[in-house]
Amino acid sequence: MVNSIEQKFPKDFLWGGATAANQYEGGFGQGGKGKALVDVIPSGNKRRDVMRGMFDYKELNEESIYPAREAVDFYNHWEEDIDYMIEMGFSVYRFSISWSRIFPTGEECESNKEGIDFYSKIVDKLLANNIEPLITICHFDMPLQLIEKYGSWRDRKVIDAYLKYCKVLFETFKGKVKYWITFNEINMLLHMPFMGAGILFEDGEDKEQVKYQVAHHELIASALATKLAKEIDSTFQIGCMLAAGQFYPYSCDPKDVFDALEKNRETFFFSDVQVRGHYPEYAKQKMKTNGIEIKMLPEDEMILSENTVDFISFSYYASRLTSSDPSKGESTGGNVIPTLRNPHLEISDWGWQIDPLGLRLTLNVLFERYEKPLFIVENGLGAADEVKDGKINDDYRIDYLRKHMKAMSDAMTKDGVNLLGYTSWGCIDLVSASTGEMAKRYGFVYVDKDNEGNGTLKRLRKKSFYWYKEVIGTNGNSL
Ligand code: BGP
Repeated sequence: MVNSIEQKFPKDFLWGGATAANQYEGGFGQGGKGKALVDVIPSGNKRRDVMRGMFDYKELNEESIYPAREAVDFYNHWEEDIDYMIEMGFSVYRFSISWSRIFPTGEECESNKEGIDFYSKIVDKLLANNIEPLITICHFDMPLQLIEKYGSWRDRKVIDAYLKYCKVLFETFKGKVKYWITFNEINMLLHMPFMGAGILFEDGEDKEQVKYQVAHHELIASALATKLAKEIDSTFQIGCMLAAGQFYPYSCDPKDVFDALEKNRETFFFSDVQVRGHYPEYAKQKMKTNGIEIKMLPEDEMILSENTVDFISFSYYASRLTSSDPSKGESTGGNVIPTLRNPHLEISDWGWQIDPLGLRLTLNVLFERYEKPLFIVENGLGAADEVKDGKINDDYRIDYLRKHMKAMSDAMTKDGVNLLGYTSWGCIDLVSASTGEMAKRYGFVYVDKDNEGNGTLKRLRKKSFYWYKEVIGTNGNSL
């Protein structure tokens, strides 16, 4: 809780940044790594269809560019990059582990020692510098073989493979890592089924049926991972993770208000199960109406109810807008999760709406709904930075972050929300998930690499680097 009336943030608030192996690490084929889901997602005009599971990656031509394979090569720059985090004063760093670095095909008897060693060195360096590691177990990533052999999460065998992988991580980092996230943006599987969960649709298949069956398997996997985690180290804190951001109604027409309620439920369905431990009534009814039947085992209900999460983490970039009338409004926002353009808000160069008060709203809605600690594990502005005389003056990013941080502070000090920490997305520039490009940057540290893959990979501090350092150094009081 806030320790004095003037403090904008609690004294143990965790400040840091976030990355994910699939967009940051590279090191394709190095250190015994197996081929992963993201290694077959190309840049260019087929990207969207592949991410959505609407185009079979095996039909891509030889010349396709796969941005994840090199990314910005954290695999070979990890010491230098963590030094930047130390210099900014991070007290938490969120990163993901690449499953196929630990189990190259997902099904080996033994884990890959080189993979374990790589992440152990990272964790040790973080701990030596008082940085709390926050690990995402699965961030848009899985061994490709599990997709090819089992059709990904359609098959319960993938739950077993995931638990075997979790067991290795929990045993390796017992007593060292406290915070874990089972799946990044679990609700994203509804919008980007292949990128989110490795689902490639077959012709004529009922997509909703497949998506919700896959969702069930991930929810069971998450609950069983939570159980396993507690058995291995009872101090582990396990979190769910949502792509959050409230849908607003387009107008005060009750039909629009109801439409917004239903759109928000598509996100909360996942956290409702993970936090409350059972399928909400609205979801059961909707599935019945739409003819969706989830295959469950008799023990599933108990697995969900006995293994709920400790905290709720989420990404927040923007709020969303929806209307019950398809002829209303214009769409915007890159369309990963479709939204209408809100005339009250500014937009980024990529059409994402900028809404700091929407972050305060999201914090309040989640805290009211669950009364559990929250963690903002992604937030930031994707922008095209320009290097001029060796400098990057990213005032637009500072402005975005400052407003969002003030909104966080308000949610804590004025509304009583329990927020554990904040990790800004892509703290070192990395590949954008939606575009596969480098041009859309989020970092405090610039990386010299362009969309075509050219560049020295040299790192350069931006103006926001020094600004964030001061924010952290004053525990947010400089805001
Ligand atoms: C989230 C993902 C991240 C990240 C971020 C920004 O959905 O969890 O992996 O990429 O969005 O999106 P983008 O890179 O498309 O700008």
